[in-house]
Amino acid sequence: MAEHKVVQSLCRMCDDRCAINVYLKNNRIVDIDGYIPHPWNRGRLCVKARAAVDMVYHKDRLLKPLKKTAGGFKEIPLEQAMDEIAARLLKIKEQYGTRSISVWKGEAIGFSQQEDLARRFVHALGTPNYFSNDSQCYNGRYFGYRLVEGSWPVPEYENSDSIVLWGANPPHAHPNMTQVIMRARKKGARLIVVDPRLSAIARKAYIHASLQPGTDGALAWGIIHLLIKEGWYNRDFVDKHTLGFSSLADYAQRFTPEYVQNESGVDAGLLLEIARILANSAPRVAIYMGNGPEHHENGINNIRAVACLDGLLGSLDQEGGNRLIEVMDKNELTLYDEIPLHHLDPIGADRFPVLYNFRQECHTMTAMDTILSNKPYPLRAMLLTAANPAITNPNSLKVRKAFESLDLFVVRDLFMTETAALADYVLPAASFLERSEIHYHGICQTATLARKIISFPDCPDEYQFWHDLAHRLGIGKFFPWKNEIELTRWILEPSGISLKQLEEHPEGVNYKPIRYKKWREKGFNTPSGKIEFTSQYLKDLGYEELPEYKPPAYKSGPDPEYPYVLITGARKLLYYHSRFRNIPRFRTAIPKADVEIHPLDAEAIGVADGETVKITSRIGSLEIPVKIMAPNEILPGNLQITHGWKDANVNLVTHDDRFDPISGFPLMKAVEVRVEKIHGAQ
Ligand SMILES: Nc1nc2c(c(=O)[nH]1)N[C@H]1C(S)=C(S)[C@@H](COP(=O)(O)OP(=O)(O)OC[C@H]3O[C@@H](n4cnc5c(=O)[nH]c(N)nc54)[C@H](O)[C@@H]3O)O[C@H]1N2
Ligand SMILES: Nc1nc2c(c(=O)[nH]1)N[C@H]1C(S)=C(S)[C@@H](COP(=O)(O)OP(=O)(O)OC[C@H]3O[C@@H](n4cnc5c(=O)[nH]c(N)nc54)[C@H](O)[C@@H]3O)O[C@H]1N2
Ligand code: SF4
Ligand SMILES: [Mo]
Repeated sequence: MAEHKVVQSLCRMCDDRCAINVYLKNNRIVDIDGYIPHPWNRGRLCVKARAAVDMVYHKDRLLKPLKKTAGGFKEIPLEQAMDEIAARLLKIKEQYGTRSISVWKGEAIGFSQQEDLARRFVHALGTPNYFSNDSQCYNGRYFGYRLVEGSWPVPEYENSDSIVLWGANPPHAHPNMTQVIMRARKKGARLIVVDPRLSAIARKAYIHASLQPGTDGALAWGIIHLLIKEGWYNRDFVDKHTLGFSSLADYAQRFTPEYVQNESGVDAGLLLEIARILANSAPRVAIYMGNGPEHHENGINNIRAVACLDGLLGSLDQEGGNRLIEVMDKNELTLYDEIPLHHLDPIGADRFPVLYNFRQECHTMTAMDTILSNKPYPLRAMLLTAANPAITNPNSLKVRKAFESLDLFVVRDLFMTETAALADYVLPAASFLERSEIHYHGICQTATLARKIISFPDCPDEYQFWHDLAHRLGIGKFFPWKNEIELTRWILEPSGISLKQLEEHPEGVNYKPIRYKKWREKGFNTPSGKIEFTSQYLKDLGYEELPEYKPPAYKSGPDPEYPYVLITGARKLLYYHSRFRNIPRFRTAIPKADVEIHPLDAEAIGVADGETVKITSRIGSLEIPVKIMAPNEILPGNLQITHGWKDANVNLVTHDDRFDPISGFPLMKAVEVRVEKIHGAQ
């Protein structure tokens, strides 16, 4: 008789991490649905959750280690692969020094336990060269907010009177967050969306501020200007808890509504209305910043300017405002204090010191140049897990060239990706349904256990992989736990929560009660303990102390050679970066890449819907069919291409040579390009 079972866990098909029931028949997953008692998603799931079943049992899933030989990839036993990799790493270490070895973790294994394992490994080995997708994700927003407020708060939409989604599109990118926002909207919260495009969430907005890409700072300063000029800011809060107000007020003077309208394209009257709504709703104003403002040359200062609004409105750590979450007390896997490595010249730390100082993390784009030039020192080996940078990092051609020239390149993935194809060894990885780890939902301050539900013999989980490699390299003492369950027990020790408790409570265990206005006791986590409108820390590093606004380069006048402004990476619900194009029903729904274009531009170029154009930037070019949008969906002169497509890879044209100077984030959302019709193409 068939054996049926249901196990609760968390979905990790995206970073929303919704609670799920996983149904098994004879130890094979047959279905997934939502687990209602978890407060985060209350049983709701998006269409991707069930596709996890298709993903784990996919016919193309890698289940055996592969070694590259003159005749192509050959299957080899796992033990042999691990022995050979360890031997080659030891040889490279002897020849070039430990720092010639690097690790890269991608988005697919997430951000806490698995990331920290990779970080632990590099420190245990003694190389500072830890890379990740966060050279172009999250860090930009985190830095912007951390510099002003001490950390990146979470918006408490549920209790807000007004909600600002700034360069974010949750219906595609964070489906479950959308549910929470829609509940608040039903209760009367005013929704303001700041986005050049009429995105799915902008359609639901009370106000859609359609600004020109990269002009976010002008708009934020315009709001600051009005809040101060009209006396709409929280004077008492500003006096007691902020630093640099008079400099802020001085600098804000030039951002009159007329200037802002001219600079950003947002109507002066609309700007006034936004400022008034925010002032009237304060302190119940929740502002969420997405990926949109990060990928610009003035990205971090623009984000800092938005963060300053929390200080003026006094909405930080207030009910219905932006809450500073408290983390669970736990044992830390990272070895930052035990084994400091700054003196070994982490790649990119000289150019982007904040990246290394705040995150002990190196710069992926500088890494490509380092690999190709051996300067400032050789970077010869890379262990990469859960990423596909040959598609997702800017200037893909250079990325490919760099990976191909490594002495040893090891990739752990579920599939043979464009990146894996460049590797010397491809190791099959365990998916999120094949590993166990703790996840935290900051908004509810809960810890939830994701469980190992199935396993494949040659697909070790992340812990097992780092453990087995560490023991072969003589650093086994840093990975003493027998398996990830023992590791999880150790992580939990200081928390007062046991593994058993987590197992018995798939709805999550609240690790700390939710409290507001914590700054009353301990101030903010900034050098001054206050909200910093001006940053001495940045000034000491040679940056501007105020979040000054610098217009994006394309604003200095149309470049006749590259007259269009290309936005990249607007998310589509069904695809996750380069993932899920191999799920047949998703591929039927969205079969191919396209470039979104305004009808007037299509007319000027002479292309009809579906015809192919060539898009060229200073970095490279690609060919892609056009999708003509409605006139209100995209600004004239702007284009949009979603990343992640192998055949029309937008990162062939994005910049790995132009950065935000604080974070090192690449220019990917205001790329100057030209567009040409390909004659004879269909
Ligand atoms: N389905 C799906 N979900 C995902 C992902 C995915 O690939 N697919 N990726 C995940 C990851 S890792 C991340 S980081 C998040 C990103 O989450 P979001 O940032 O919410 O996702 P995007 O769709 O990129 O939304 C960014 C919006 O910013 C707008 N934008 C572009 N340039 C600018 C600008 O200069 N200023 C402003 N204000 N807006 C601008 C774009 O038009 C777009 O609508 O999504 C996560 N969720
Ligand atoms: N032009 C442009 N480029 C962008 C962006 C943009 O907006 N514009 N956004 C950027 C952002 S915000 C991000 S976060 C990056 C993401 O970039 P990446 O980190 O490269 O993310 P993915 O392309 O999703 O690659 C994840 C890989 O991990 C594999 N995988 C899935 N599950 C697992 C697992 O459990 N274990 C392991 N080991 N592997 C697994 C998948 O098969 C896939 O090949 O892309 C960035 N690239
Ligand atoms: S939003 Fe969808 S893909 Fe993301 S965790 Fe929830 S169900 Fe999974
Ligand atoms: Mo991201």
